[in-house]
Amino acid sequence: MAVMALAAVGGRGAALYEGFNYTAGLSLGGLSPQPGSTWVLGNAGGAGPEYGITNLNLTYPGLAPSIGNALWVHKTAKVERIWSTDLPAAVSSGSIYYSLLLRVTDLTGLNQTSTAGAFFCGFNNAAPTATSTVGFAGARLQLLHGADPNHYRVGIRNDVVSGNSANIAYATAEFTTADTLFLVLGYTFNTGSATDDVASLWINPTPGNPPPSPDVTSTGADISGGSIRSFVLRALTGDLLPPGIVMDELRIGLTWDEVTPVPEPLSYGLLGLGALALLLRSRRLR
Ligand SMILES: [Ca+2]
Ligand SMILES: [Ca+2]
Repeated sequence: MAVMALAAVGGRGAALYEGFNYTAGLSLGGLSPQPGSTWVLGNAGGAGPEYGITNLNLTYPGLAPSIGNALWVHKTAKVERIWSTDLPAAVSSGSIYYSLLLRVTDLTGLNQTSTAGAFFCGFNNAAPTATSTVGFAGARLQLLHGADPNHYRVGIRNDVVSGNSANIAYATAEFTTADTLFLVLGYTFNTGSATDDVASLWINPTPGNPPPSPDVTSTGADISGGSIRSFVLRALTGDLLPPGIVMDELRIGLTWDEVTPVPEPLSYGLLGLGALALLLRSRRLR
């Protein structure tokens, strides 16, 4: 128990850390991963069930230990937003990142001809309390069919309304339902124009290392309104998304390091209770 608690503390290095440490079967709306952060259900008139907690805790080698369960992304008309009081209320300069673990658990029926695919999460220009549908999403995570029905690809798109396929960039790598991906997505503001901000996607970077070159980038239309104010999930009925998507271990931060944490040394290996007692005592004495 003590080791688990330390691991959870390590995960909180990001301004927002969501390990989906909730009971399986719960709906996401109203749940809070940490003080100052709560998922807000929007677009409640949608037809399907809300996003729900599933007991498939995703893990990735070298990343800080995962906690709790994971999120089942229903392919239905629901919107959920979240933000953290540890982040600026509006980010409009520099860079901001999110990372997550992704496993597509079911590719049945995924459209095999679209070149656009669809997205289910990204940064949003609306307040975290908004319940509106999603018009704009920066550094959105896109999914597309692969070369055959057993494969898919991941990509990224800067802002722009969702009704066209401009600026979508897919990586060439193909994945199956057996793969758990560690994805880092970044949005960098540039001041030269309203079309020069850059969204970047890294696929399976090594936790603890500095950022390598991104696998793909997208530019051409800055986030509408010039600022990011929330993180959003959305999946519309009729979207070209696979029927099974599980995401986990969501982190949001203003630095690369915040969203790519390695295990704390004390959560690794065999930690004697005596050493643990000494550690806790020394922390109390600070
Ligand atoms: Ca988890
Ligand atoms: Ca710009």
